[in-house]
Amino acid sequence: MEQTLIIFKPDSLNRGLVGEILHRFERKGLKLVAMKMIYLDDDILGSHYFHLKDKAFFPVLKRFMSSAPSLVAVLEGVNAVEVVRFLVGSTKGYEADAGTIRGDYSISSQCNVVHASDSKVNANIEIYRFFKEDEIFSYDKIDLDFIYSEDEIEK
Ligand code: IDP
Ligand code: MG
Repeated sequence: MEQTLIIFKPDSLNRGLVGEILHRFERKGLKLVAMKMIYLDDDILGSHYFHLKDKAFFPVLKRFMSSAPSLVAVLEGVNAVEVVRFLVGSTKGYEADAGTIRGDYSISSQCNVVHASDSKVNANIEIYRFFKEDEIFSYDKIDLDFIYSEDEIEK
């Protein structure tokens, strides 16, 4: 089944929002298959945010992202990449729709509580940037038959 990478950014840890936000993903029916706490260093941020390296805000973004630990996690589900981006909402907290995670918990361009992979190709790159193969778990989630219809599921 499709997998995607999320990061609980340093603002969500400092603001005590991790549990609430994780709960939203769980309630949606997404399956948590990997999670760990890490400090994102300059090297990993340079790769993860390579597409932003020429932006004026890049140094500030790197300082923010390394100011406290982050939690990185892998979520699994049918169309997980698109579903998670939809739940997370658009980049800037003050523009994100109410009801989305960023819309409900953030008001900043930068401190927008979570990262989510934006395509299947990037999800695959990002998952293996942060996790080794044996850190991603495969297990039977007992409610799966009620989260999806039998023809949606490919076990
Ligand atoms: P995304 O996180 O919605 O995929 P990206 O454009 O990939 O958005 O930007 C990555 C991160 O960089 C954002 O989540 C946010 O933390 C930060 N960022 C993006 N645009 C700005 C900006 O205009 N000012 C400050 N920080 C920004
Ligand atoms: Mg992005």
